[in-house]
Amino acid sequence: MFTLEELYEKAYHLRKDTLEMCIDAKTGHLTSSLSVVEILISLYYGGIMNHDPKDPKWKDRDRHIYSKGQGSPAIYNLLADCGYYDKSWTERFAQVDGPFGVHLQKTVPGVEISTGSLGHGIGVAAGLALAAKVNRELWLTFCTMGDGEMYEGSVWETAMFAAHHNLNNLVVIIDRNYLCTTDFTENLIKLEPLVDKWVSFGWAVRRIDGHNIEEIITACSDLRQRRQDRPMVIICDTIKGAGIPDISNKPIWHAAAPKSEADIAMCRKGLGLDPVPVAEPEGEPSGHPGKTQWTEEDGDKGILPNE
Ligand SMILES: Cc1ncc(C[n+]2csc(CCOP(=O)(O)OP(=O)(O)O)c2C)c(N)n1
Ligand SMILES: [Mg+2]
Repeated sequence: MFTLEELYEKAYHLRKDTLEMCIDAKTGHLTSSLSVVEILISLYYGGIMNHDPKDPKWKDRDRHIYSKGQGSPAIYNLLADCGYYDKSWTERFAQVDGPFGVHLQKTVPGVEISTGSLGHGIGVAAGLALAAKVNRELWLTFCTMGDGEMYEGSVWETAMFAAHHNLNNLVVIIDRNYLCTTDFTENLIKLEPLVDKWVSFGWAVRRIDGHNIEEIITACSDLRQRRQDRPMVIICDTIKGAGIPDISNKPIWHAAAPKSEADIAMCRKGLGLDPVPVAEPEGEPSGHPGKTQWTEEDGDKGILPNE
C-alpha cells in the first residue's frame, strides 16, 4: 500500500510524464488528461481496483472502461508506471498505425476497449457488469467518463438499463471538469443538478473533490460490501488542465499540446519543473510583442515582470 504522500508524488509524476508525452508528440489532449490524474492514481494505486499488471487478462480482475478516450496520455503513462509495459513503449504515442493512438486503443496491455466515440464506454461497462452478475462473478466494473459525455443519449439509456438490472457491481466515475470542447458545460447546455438527475435514474450518488485522493479512496472504500442494489456514480469535481494554471479552465486548450517554445516553457514552469530557458528567436521579432518588463505605463494593472 502507498501512503497518501506517495500517491500525490505519483500524481505529480503522472502529470509530468503526460505533459512530456504531449510535447514530444506535438499532440494529445493534455488538459483532458490532467483533470483525471488523481482519479486514475486512486483507482490503480489506492487499493480500489483489483488488477495485475503482470497478467492484464487475469479473469478475476476488475474491469476499467476508460471512456474518455481523448484523455489517453494519462492512462498510457499510468499503465506503463504500473508495469503493464515498459515506459519506452509510450514513445510510440500518436504514431501512424502505432498501438498508442491519440484516442485510447485496446492494442495496449491493460486497456479493455478502444474509446473516443464518446458516450459508449458506459454502455459497454453496464454490459460487463450484467455479465458478471449473470455468471455470479465477483469482480467490479468501473467506467471513467467525461462530463461532456452526458450530452450523449446513450449515457441515459444505460443509466436506465443499469438501474433496471440492479447493477450494484457497476461504478461510474465522472470527471466533472465543467468543460466540453468549446465552452463550459453550463453555458452550452446545462448539466446540473447532476446529483438529482442520477438519483432520479435510480443510482446511488456520491459527489467529491476529484483532486483529493483521500476523498476518492474513501468514496470507493465500501464498493464490495454495499448492500444497496443500485449502480453507483461518483461525480468528481475537477479542473480541466489541473496542475498547470495557465492552461486550466481554458476551452482553447482542449485537444491541444504545447508546441511553441514559450508554451512548452510555460507548461513546464506551471508544473513546477525547472524552467527551461526559451531560446532567443533568430532575426526579426516574429510579431508577438511578449512582455518581459514592467513599465510605468502598466500602472497598477497587476502585470508583473515575466508574468
Ligand atoms: C460521439 C462523439 N461526439 C463528439 C466527439 C468530439 N469530442 C472529442 S473530445 C470532446 C469533448 C469531451 O468533453 P468531456 O467528455 O467533458 O471530456 P474532457 O475533455 O472535458 O475531459 C468532444 C465533443 C467525440 N469524440 N465523440
Ligand atoms: Mg469535461
